[in-house]
Amino acid sequence: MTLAHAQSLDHFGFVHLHGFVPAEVLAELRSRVDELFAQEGAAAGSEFKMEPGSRRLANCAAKAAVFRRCVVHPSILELVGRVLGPRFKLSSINVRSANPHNGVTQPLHADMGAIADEQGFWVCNTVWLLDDFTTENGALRAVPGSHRWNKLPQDVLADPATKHPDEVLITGAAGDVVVMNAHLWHGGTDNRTDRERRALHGFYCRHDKPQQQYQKKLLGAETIAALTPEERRLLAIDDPSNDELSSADVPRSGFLK
Ligand SMILES: O=C(O)CCC(=O)C(=O)O
Repeated sequence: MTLAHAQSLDHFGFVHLHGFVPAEVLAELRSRVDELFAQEGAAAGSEFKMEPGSRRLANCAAKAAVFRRCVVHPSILELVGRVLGPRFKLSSINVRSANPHNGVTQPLHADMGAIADEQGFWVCNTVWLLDDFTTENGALRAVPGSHRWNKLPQDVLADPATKHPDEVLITGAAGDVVVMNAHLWHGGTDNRTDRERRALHGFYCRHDKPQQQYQKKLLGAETIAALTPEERRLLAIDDPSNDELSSADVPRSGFLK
């Protein structure tokens, strides 16, 4: 982590890693995502939540080793640790593809409706660009610094779906990764092009909070047996306190009901 990366994450609430994903890994991610959308059809995303105007894949830790390799990348984990402190775990891995001409802007939200508590920040997201994010195709918007306000947009804005005066649009190239303090007010914008806009979301939480999706239950014995020690640790497979916290299995989003 460079000093500039740390400062960007602390101050603005996100850091943009340009050209992070090697071309062959990007190709593998895209092809697996396309395969899964084709296989799952209308049921895609149903293990978590469906979203009008987008297609989603949920429970991706169970669906390809390439997704798991991304979320245990040491450089990514170092940045996530900057936000969450030394003890954290993976909360979920999902894919979101904004449909062509979807006419839907997500409301500004903090993931899981999370507000920092007395121990600090507890959610961090990583957005892996599988397509270029452009000014037209549904790029991520964010309000820099809002992770430090300790407020949720839905509690203070008349309409979190409208443009915020201080928001920025995070555009970039396929293969970039944006590591984001997920208390930051953010959301996907509407896709005004005739092509989908795909992203992988590797989402993490502090050790003392429930996972968004209880990985141990969702993964299945065969996948669990194939995990590397680091994946096992990060997915909290051998963590009784996580079993207690996460087994209630109430899917939690920042804005999807
Ligand atoms: O895919 C994106 O651009 C952001 C999505 C997001 O913030 C969400 O689904 O919670």
